[in-house]
Amino acid sequence: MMHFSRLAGAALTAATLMMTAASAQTVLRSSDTHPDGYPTVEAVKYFGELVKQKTDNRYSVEVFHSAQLGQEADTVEQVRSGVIDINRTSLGPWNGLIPETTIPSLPYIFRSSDHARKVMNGPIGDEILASFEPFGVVGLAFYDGGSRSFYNTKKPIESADDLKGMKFRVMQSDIFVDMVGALGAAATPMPYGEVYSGLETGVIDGAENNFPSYDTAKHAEVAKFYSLDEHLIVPEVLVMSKASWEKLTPEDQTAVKAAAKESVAKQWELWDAQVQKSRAAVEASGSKITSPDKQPFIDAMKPVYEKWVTDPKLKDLVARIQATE
Ligand code: GTR
Repeated sequence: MMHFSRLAGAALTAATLMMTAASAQTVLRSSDTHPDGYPTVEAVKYFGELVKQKTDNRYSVEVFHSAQLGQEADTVEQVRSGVIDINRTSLGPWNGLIPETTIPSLPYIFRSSDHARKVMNGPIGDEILASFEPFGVVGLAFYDGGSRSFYNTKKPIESADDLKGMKFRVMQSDIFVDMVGALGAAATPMPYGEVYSGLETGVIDGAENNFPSYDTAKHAEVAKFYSLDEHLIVPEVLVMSKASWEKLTPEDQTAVKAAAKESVAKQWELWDAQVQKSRAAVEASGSKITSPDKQPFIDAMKPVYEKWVTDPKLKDLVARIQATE
C-alpha cells in the first residue's frame, strides 16, 4: 500500500509541476505588417516553435500579423519601450534612428539577393544587429526582403526618364525620399497600410516594393505597371525589446538568438517560393512588367551616396559590403 501511495503521490507531484510549467509559459508578442501566410509571418511562427523547443516550453511567440498592433513606425516605438516583445519590420523604419541601418537601405548597395543574404547573414550583418542595442532593442536576425521596384497606375516605365514628374509613396525614411528625388520624381512617405487607398484615390501615382508585397497588399489591383529596376534590396529585421530580453536567463537568451538564426534558412525558402508565386499571380491578373535599363537608375543615385555616406565608419561599411564576394 505504502508503495502505491508513494507512486500516486509522485505522479501527482509530476502532474502539478507540469501544470505549473504550462501555466507559467510566457507568450512573447510579435508584430508584422503582412497578412497571415506571408513568408515573414510564417518564419516568425517557425522561430516561435524553435523558441518553445529550446526553452522547454517556457516561452512561445504569438505573431500579430496584418498590422494588428499598428503600422511599422508605431511598432518600432512599441518594441523600444517594451510594449511589444518582438518585431519584424523592414530596416527602413529604423533608418532615422540607427545610422548603421541606412547602409543596407541604400539603392543598389547589393549586387543581387545572394550578395545581400551573404552580407546580412555574416559578420557585417552581426555588426549591424549589434548597432540596435543602444536603442532599446536587441537585433536577432535578418530576413530577405527581396528587391523592390517601382509600380504605378499611369503608364509603363521603359526608362528611368519615364519616372520624372510622377509621385511615389516611399517608406518613412529620408533616404528613400532622396532616392526618388534623384530620379526627378516626388516622394510621399506614407505607412504601408495607406498605400492601397493612396493609389486608388490618386493621392500617389505609384509606390515601390517586391512582388510579394505588391501582390498580397493588392496594390497590383490598382497599379498595373511594374518596372523591374530593382533599385532597393532592403533587408527585413527581427528584433526583441531590451526590456523583454533582460527578463531572460543567459541560457534563454542564447536559445532565442539561436532560434532566430535558425529561422533564416526557413524564411529564405518560403521567400523564394512566394516571389515566384506572386509574380505569376500579378501577371495572370493583368500587370504589365517592363525591364528598363538599370544603369541610368544606378548613375542617378550618386547624390544619394554623397549625402548619406559621409561618416568614415559608414564609408568603411559600404566598402566592406561592396568587397564581399
Ligand atoms: C515590405 C516589407 C514591410 C514593409 C513594406 C513597406 O516589403 O516587408 O515590412 O516595410 O515593404 O513598404 O512599408
